[in-house]
Parts: sequence; structure tokens; C-alpha cells
Amino acid sequence: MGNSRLILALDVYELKKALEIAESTAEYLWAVKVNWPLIIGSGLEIITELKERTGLPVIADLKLADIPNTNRLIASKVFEAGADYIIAHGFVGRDSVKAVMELGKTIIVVEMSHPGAEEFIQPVTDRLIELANELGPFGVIAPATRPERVRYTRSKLMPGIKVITPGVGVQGGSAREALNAGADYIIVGRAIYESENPGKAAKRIYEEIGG
Ligand code: O7M
Repeated sequence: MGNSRLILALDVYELKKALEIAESTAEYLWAVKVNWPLIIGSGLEIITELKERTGLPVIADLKLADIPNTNRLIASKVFEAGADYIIAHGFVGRDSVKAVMELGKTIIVVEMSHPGAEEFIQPVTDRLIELANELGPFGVIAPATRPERVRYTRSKLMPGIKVITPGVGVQGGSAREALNAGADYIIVGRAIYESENPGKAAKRIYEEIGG
């Protein structure tokens, strides 16, 4: 749905299950995010199939963190498979991020949602935000588990760069709080795909965040 701010993190292995969940939730989503579990379990073709079945944008969350050439080799195949966006780590440096951005729309990780993010990533978030401001990606990742950090990131980030926040539900973050803190989109995985009825769970979150 074009006006939705909900992104489904489809972290299951099986192709059939993935397609069922995506189809039953699609009307409440802005996009579907695929990560390594689904790509390892179902192959890269899952990206093409998800796009055909749902008509939604697909975000390939590979968190690319390699030298420019390797990032480029991976990203070119993934964009070729139909991914609309790729997620890359910023801490590897601007050359590695640029290699991805030259090929397609990119989202840069500037902070993460788990407790361990405070060890190494959070201390360099300011510099990662500066990098995003310099390069102008589609968006950045900030933690819904720490709404004050979402607010901080939004305040430092150039207008127009989207703030996308995982960590809602099982990790303890609240969708409403993340949006109130300035998030443009929220990412939800287990609270939807582990639910008895993923369609209903997606609808509930969609309605909670006001569509
Ligand atoms: O809702 P969950 O906890 O089941 O899933 C969250 C999804 O968001 C899952 O796919 C994670 O890999 C991803 N994610 C985080 O949980 N925390 C982060 O800091 C970053 C991401 C992410 O999407 O990075 C791009």
C-alpha cells in the first residue's frame, strides 16, 4: 500500500511460507524486506517472486560491509534480481558505500537496535550520519528500541533522507514512539510472521500507526 509506513521483515527460510505471509500482509505494507535467512533458504529468485506476487518494493537487507569491489559484485546481482533498495553498513567507509549507491537506491545503517550496538556502532553514529548527509542515500537505519536516538538521528539528518526503524515488537520498541520520534517507516518481523494470523497482526500495526 503506497501510504503505509510498515515494512515487513520476512525472516523465514521457506519459499512457500514466505510467499503466503507476504500475500496475506501485502495490503498493509509499504515494502517487504528480505534478509539472509530467506535468501539462504529460498534463493535470490525469491526477490523476483515477491515482487510479482505482491507488487510491493523489495528491500534487500544484506548489510553489506565489504571492500568496494565485493560490495559491487554482490549488489549488482541483487539489483538485477529486482531489489529496489539495498542496505549497506556505513562503518566500512564511503568508498564501499558509494560502490553500492552507484548501482541503485541504498539505505545506510547508522545505528542498530540490539544492546550490543552501544559497544561499537553508537560511538560512531554521528560520523555515519555525516556520511549519509554527504552521500544522500534513500534512508538510514536507526533503532526503534531507543526512540531518543531516532529523534537525535532525525535532528542531524538532512531533510529528505528517510529514517527507517527496526526493533518494534519482540525487541521491545513501540511503533508509535518511533514514528513520534521522527521515523518515516518501521520494520516489523516476528510480531507479524510468528503470529497465528500474520494478516491480522499486520493490520493491527497498520491501524495503530494510523495507516
Ligand atoms: O521484528 P524483528 O525483531 O523480528 O526483526 C527485525 C528485523 O530488522 C530483522 O530483519 C533484523 O535483521 C532487522 N534489523 C534489526 O532488528 N536491528 C537493526 O539494528 C537493523 C536491522 C535492519 O533491518 O537493518 C537494516
